[in-house]
Amino acid sequence: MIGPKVAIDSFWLPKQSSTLAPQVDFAWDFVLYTSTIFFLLLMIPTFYFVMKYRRKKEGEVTSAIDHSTRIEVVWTVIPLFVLIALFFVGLTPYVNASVAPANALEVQVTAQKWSWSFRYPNGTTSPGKLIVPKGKPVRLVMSATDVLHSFYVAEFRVKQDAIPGQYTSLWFEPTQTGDYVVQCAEYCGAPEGDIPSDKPGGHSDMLATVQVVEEQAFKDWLETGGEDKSVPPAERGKKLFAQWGCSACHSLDGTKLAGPTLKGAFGREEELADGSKVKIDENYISESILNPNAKVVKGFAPIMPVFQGQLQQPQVEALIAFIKEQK
Ligand SMILES: [Cu+2]
Repeated sequence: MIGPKVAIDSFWLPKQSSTLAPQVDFAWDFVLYTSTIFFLLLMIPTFYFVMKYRRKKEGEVTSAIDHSTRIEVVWTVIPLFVLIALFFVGLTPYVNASVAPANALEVQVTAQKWSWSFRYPNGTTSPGKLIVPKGKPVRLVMSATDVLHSFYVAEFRVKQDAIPGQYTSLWFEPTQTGDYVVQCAEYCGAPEGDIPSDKPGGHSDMLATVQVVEEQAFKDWLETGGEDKSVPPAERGKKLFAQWGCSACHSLDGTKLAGPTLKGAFGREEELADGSKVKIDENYISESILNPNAKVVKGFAPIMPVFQGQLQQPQVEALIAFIKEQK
């Protein structure tokens, strides 16, 4: 591997927070300093010669100049080796950035106007916040639902387009815990109409957070489906209800939508499509979230999506607590 092994914060680049950052910065510095040196090597003598050999009086004739093989070989061979070095200095981080380690944690990323959402292998979905363990490789498999977006985290030195109808990927291994800003680096449009200044929206507001935590904290978080245990279950349920779009079909005020209202649902007795009766308790709600078509209430179509594998037990419990409160 070319480049320094120890992460040193650069003078003008953002903090280095991934294993790739030192390699990218080394390439950056190498190109910058090589260019600067050659610029000065060319420009200083040029100015000198321009002054020294300028035409000093009318009718002055240029002396006959022949070529110098020695100088020509020197100024050809040295830049040749510099260019070969530049190629490898660029190739190394490029290859390392392109190939994710086989043991990388895979997270599905969906970009849309104007938000990011992250889905983990166990089904946990985290809108707007990518939580990852420190010191472990993470591979993002990305797609977009509408237009081109680009996932960019400056401290990790990674950037990759998210494209509708196609999967792209990038990987990184965070080296420090902390919060990092994900920016959309591909102009993806502005909202129409008047934009309130406190809620700008649009491309410039398409931000997310990468939170790098210790491995154990990550495991705990993932196992509970990303639940914050310090928040009361009913409150978490309310958030999940909004987040998962349940309100599109289940009203809280008694209005009949595509699904039964949740107003006063808990403890109610419902007639099912086959004529049998069921009491709405914890078991019925749990089953109706995870496998909704098992017992469909009479008068409703079996159209609810299955949430088995998407919601974890603590999340189902939070939703039950929330539904209990809808009196
Ligand atoms: Cu975008």
